[in-house]
Formats: sequence, structure tokens, C-alpha cells
Amino acid sequence: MSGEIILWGAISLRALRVHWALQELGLSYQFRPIGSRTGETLTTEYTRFNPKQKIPTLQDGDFTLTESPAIVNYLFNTYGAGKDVYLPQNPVEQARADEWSYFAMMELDAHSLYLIRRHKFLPEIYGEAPVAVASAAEYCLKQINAVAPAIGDIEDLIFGATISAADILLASTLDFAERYEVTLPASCRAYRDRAYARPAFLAAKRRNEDLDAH
Ligand SMILES: N[C@@H](CCC(=O)N[C@@H](CS)C(=O)NCC(=O)O)C(=O)O
Repeated sequence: MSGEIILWGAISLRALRVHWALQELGLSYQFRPIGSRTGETLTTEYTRFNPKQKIPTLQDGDFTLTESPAIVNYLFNTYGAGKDVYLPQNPVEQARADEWSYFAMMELDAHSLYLIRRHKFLPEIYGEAPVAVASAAEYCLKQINAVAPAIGDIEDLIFGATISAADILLASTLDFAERYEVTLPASCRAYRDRAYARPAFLAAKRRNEDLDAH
């Protein structure tokens, strides 16, 4: 694809992943800073290309894509060649990247963090569920502790000095965990801090929070 790139979604931690990928790849893009739970995702225009009425959504010319991990991987696979980013070169490398990505998206984001987010931090919308929240937090920490030694073995990023789509998914999700009051082991905090110190991440964060952008 080589049409105009438009990213819909501001402030959200999941939109931040997409800003980060775009910044790492040095892509210019239009930004539509709509927020979740503001009513802005409920318009007829937005619902036409994202019936889930969530953010983020990416438009690349005529191509529309939702789901932050799918978008991050799409951007790396479409625009990463020849750039200073890591792209898996064979099925084994792809499998290792997938293993980290699915771990972050399933075990952490979907199974535990979104549950904590909804029922601890947005109870007025989703209802209180203290037993489920405590169980999800315990589960999340158990999963993070299981991979903490492997993350401790990572000197810089997962695949060395160059950033991968899997790094964006893993580092951002570990950060969600800390924001939702799951205590990160030192190795995970150090890995997240290295990834978050990258100029592309800092640029992404500024853009994600720029509600006057267009
Ligand atoms: N699996 C989706 C989740 C998207 C999502 O839940 N986005 C949140 C903002 S971080 C949202 O739009 N929430 C509004 C709602 O649930 O109605 C992704 O990773 O893109």
C-alpha cells in the first residue's frame, strides 16, 4: 500500500503502540485524535470502517485495519524492509516473535489487564468485580514472573539492537501492567525502560497525547 496513512485514536495505550510503530518506521501520517468512551467512536462515519467502535484504526489508502497488534505487524511487514528494524527472516524467527507477541496480547492484555482496567478503573461502566480483579492481577503477575528470567537475558531488545513489532507489543503491555498496579520484576522494568527511552517512543507518546493534531 502506498496511499495516505491515517491513524484514528488518541491517548489510548493501544493507539500508542501504533504511533510508536509509525515513528520507528519514519512514516508520516495523518492523525485523527478521537478518544475511547467520548462518543467519538460512535459516529456513522467511524462505525462504517470500525464496527467495533474502538480505537485504534489504521487507514492506508483504501486498506483499513483494526486491532493494534495486527496494525503494528502490518506496518513493520509493509514498510520495514531496508529500515533499521528487525523483521523475522524465517519461520523459526517468526515463531519466536509470535510467541512474545501472543504472550503479551493474550496472557497479559486480554486475559488479565483489560479485565483489571474495566472492573477496577472503570467500575461506573463495567461494574465492580473485586474477586475477578484480584484473580486477574495474581494471574498477570504469575505470567510475568514466568518470563522475567528470559527478559533478564535480553541485553537490549528481544532480537538485539534493532526493534521488532514484538518489542512494541511486549514493552507496551508490561507498561500497562505497571499502570494497573501489577509490580514488575526488575528485569521487566529495565527492559520496558530501555524500550521507552527510544526517541521514536517519545515522539509517539507526544503525538498520541496531542489532541489538537490532525
Ligand atoms: N484488541 C483491541 C482493543 C481495542 C480497545 O479496546 N481499545 C480501547 C481503547 S485502549 C477502546 O476503544 N475502548 C472503548 C470501548 O471499549 O468501548 C486492540 O488491541 O486494538
